[in-house]
Amino acid sequence: MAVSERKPLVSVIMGSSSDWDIMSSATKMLKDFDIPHEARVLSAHRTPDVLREYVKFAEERGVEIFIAGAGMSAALPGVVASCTVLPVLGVPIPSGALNGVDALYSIVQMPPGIPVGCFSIGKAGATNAGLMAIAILSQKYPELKAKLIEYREKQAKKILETHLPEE
Ligand code: RP5
Repeated sequence: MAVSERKPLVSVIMGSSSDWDIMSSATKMLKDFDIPHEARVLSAHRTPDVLREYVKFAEERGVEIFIAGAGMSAALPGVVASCTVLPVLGVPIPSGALNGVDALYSIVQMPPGIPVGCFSIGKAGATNAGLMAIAILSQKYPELKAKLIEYREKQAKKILETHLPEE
């Protein structure tokens, strides 16, 4: 079965609807590669029971990777990782007084035993989390590896064809 015909393979979770502007960069990447995915707003501190239940049953529904984005103290990616052994990719959201530095430290400083992959703050991190999810999936679905190679080639071509304006 082609990847695009499968049930959601990637779940994108964010702590608040205010995170969507950033997290939509991750879903855009998944869309561009035709990866079935779903996006949910679920919070580690505001909806802890629903979050745990959702993560526990996601695997049974076919989800293979989680991308979790949160701002400020950003417990969400770690809590998601505590409920599953599937890979969890964390995106620090630039919100609050510290503009994402707090979320970066929170996500990257997971104590040993429950890993979370941590990406850069904001849209770049969300884009790369999407690409990393695709890279992980490409180990199982070879059609994705071919698409990733094509993506890299296009990216390189764009750089090499760049002309700077006259000084
Ligand atoms: C976190 O608190 C969310 O991930 C969001 O980045 C931040 C602020 O949330 P809102 O007050 O905008 O809902 O839980």
